[in-house]
Amino acid sequence: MDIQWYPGHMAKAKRLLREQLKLVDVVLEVRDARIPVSSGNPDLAELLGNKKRIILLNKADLADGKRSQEWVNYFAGEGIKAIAITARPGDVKHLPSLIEETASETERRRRKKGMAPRPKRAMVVGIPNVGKSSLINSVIKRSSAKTGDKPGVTRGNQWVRVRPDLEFLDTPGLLWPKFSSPETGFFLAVTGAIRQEVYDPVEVAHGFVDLLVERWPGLLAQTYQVVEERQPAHEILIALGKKWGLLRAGGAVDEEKAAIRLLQDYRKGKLGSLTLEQPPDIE
Ligand SMILES: Nc1nc2c(ncn2[C@@H]2O[C@H](COP(=O)(O)OP(=O)(O)O)[C@@H](O)[C@H]2O)c(=O)[nH]1
Ligand SMILES: [Mg+2]
Repeated sequence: MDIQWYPGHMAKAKRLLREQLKLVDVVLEVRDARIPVSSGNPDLAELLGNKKRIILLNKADLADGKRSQEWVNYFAGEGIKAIAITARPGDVKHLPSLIEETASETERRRRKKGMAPRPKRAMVVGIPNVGKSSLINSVIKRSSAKTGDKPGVTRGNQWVRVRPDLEFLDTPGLLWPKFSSPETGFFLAVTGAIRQEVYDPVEVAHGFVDLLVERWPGLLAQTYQVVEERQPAHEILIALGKKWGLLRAGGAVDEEKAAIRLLQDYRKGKLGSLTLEQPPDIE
């Protein structure tokens, strides 16, 4: 399965991101906790230079909690601070203090140079659909109003004061997916990170059924009573389509509709909390 998709204006996005990054002390890189590698973009590290980064493994509510902890440990081993999080106001409480802690080094440097203290600034970046806007909104909901345009800031950027000493850029920085492995496109399609027009849902659902049967044997059969797992993915989808009454005119099962429904069920958590990517073994 070869899914390759790049948003238009990628060069423009990169230029804009570079400008935005100059404005902040800390970068919150949002990834999907179910696919912590495929939802990242390795180019970011280079763009960041030595700017501080925290990886937010978002949608933790949809991921396997034990795996999320393994990922946090994995990133710690790489020297990167990561936390598992869900973009709900009640679940982002600890984020501001974590940012302040992370930014305190920048603060010390400024003070050493005799520069006046100023609020620390953070921005959210990530590929489409990982929950950047939801996270920003959740943090803002818990805090106060916008502080307005700042001189020297890319036009349109607003800062939101989250605490007296912390400001957030209210527009997330857009990263583009990087298809560094053959699975990346597949994982991004399954989790809903890429638009449906760029992949064939039936092909993706076949791959997903095969993955489920291999890694979570019995789950499909248990979730959808009609499924006999020891048959080709195509047959399984047809059985599901029949169960759901997804028929074409004439009575044949609409496999594409069944494929879309199965993928939607996964994205809503109806199949449980399944993390698709496992951290490499730490030696
Ligand atoms: N279950 C769950 N869904 C989330 C979470 N964060 C975002 N979403 C959903 O993911 C989709 C994309 O979120 P959005 O904030 O628009 O992503 P953005 O494109 O990165 O700004 C929306 O349907 C959100 O409701 C989360 O932590 N858990
Ligand atoms: Mg958004």
